[in-house]
Amino acid sequence: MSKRIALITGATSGIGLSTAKVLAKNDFNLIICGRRKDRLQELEQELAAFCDVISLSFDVRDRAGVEASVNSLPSSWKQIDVLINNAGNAHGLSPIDQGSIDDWDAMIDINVKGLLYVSKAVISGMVERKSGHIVNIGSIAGKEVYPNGNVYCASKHAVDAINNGMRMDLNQHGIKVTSINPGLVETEFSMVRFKGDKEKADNTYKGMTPLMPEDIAETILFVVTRPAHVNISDLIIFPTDQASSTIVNRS
Ligand code: NDP
Ligand code: 8X3
Repeated sequence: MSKRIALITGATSGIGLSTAKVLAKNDFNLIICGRRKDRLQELEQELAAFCDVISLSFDVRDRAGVEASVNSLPSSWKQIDVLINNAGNAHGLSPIDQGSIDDWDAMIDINVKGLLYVSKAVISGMVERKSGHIVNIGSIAGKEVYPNGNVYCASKHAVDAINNGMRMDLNQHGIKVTSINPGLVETEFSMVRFKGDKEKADNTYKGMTPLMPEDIAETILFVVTRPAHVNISDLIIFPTDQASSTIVNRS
């Protein structure tokens, strides 16, 4: 049987990077996406030992760029079986009255609108073929709101709603839709959230053992390799040291 094709957004770092490495070794050919071309090239070379791989560099905020990039795929790559909507970040952690409007724009534009642009470009082919699987990376921030998380939480609540809406609307076309909602995962996420302030980023995981990106990647592999009649619709994954957004057992 030929390998399935997965498109992963945000494959240059963290959860997306780890997912690319895991899927490459488990019978997937990959379309890896992100803005940082150097990282995409490096990863493409590394993964070529395990699978066919192609990279697409685009900013998910660029609606025309997303569409043009997906349309530019060679015909043998256009049949995307699995879409992993992973690209996203938090920008800032401030009370709502002190928040930066630029940060708010970034989170809504990337986490919500970007996810929609990529989905729109890929879903039509899945509908035509009456098959496919969309995995949306949400967050515990899409299930709970925590102090100072305001707009990031709103963006991930939107992902949660979009995930449920997609599953309802695409059910008639035989397309699976899954949401994976992690708690604290140690990636570049906190460096982005705190704009390169390493001390603040490190404090996020201080005195506790966070999830590693591989933990989420292995879960994604499990989800996308279930039998045809099984769809895992919605998962929350915490580190053992975490019970909710705000309850974390730190030593
Ligand atoms: P990282 O910062 O390590 O990775 C983020 C990825 O998103 C990068 O590959 C980055 O690529 C890509 N990305 C960001 N902005 C854009 C953009 N405008 N256009 C295209 N790609 C973009 O963070 P994580 O791996 O932790 O985050 C992945 C997902 O997991 C996000 O959706 C995040 O919200 C979610 N998540 C993370 C948790 C955590 O604790 N780490 C917990 C719960 C959910 P590039 O910069 O090259 O474009
Ligand atoms: C990332 C996890 O708790 O920082 O989505 O929002 S959290």
